[in-house]
Amino acid sequence: MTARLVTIPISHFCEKARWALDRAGVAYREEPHLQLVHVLAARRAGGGRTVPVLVTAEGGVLADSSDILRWAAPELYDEPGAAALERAFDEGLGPAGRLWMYHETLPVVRELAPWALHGVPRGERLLFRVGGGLVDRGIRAFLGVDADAAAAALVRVEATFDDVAGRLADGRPYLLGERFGAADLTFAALAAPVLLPDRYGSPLPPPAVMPPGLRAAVERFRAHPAGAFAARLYATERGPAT
Ligand SMILES: N[C@@H](CCC(=O)N[C@@H](CS)C(=O)NCC(=O)O)C(=O)O
Repeated sequence: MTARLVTIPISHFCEKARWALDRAGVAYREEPHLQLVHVLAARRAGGGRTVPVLVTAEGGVLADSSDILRWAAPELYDEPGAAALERAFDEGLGPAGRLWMYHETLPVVRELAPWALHGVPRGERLLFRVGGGLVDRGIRAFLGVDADAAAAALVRVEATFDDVAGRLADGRPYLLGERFGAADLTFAALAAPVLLPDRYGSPLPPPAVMPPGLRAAVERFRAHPAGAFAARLYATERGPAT
């Protein structure tokens, strides 16, 4: 049996898992779902209410991106502090970038449907078309998206970028020294909402089709030393996009 990865295709936590599996050469089939419907798919696969969920070829279930990363590429945790820094990104940058991105894109989500719905089953695409307003309200309520929360989230993302740049300021090639590790992969994957990287494992809308506020922020984050670091990791460590 081929492994299955249950995802929301544009989700950056799902990109973290895809990156880990691609890097390790694990064969898997991605099962992309619409936001909110993903809860049913995650539960059906044996997980909780979040994606990614990996069902391995042997039938084991890993319901957290960190568990998937550690399973696929345990050597990425060799540097002391790797798991702690990964957790800090998972708990800070990940939710903050996502909240800000939804605040910026939900008003124009219909125009972004070709990317947001990439690969999701036909029935769910139809559901999005007829019940898009419900999905919008559902995501806002689910994640607590509003203007104040989005502004605070953006400050948090900026602080993370400054912290990453500070760690690299002594010239080290990676966050914890000389070797690429779990913290590097996690930072680059979870920074995607503000960088829109080219080699992301699911197609992302180009900045040109994004609302002006988001476009300007992406340009600013790409020009930041931490943004350039993430771009280097995508170029040299991401491997084949699926
Ligand atoms: N700690 C989880 C977080 C994953 C996560 O937040 N996934 C999002 C998609 S980006 C999700 O399923 N959100 C729904 C929710 O939070 O209930 C992991 O690393 O896998």
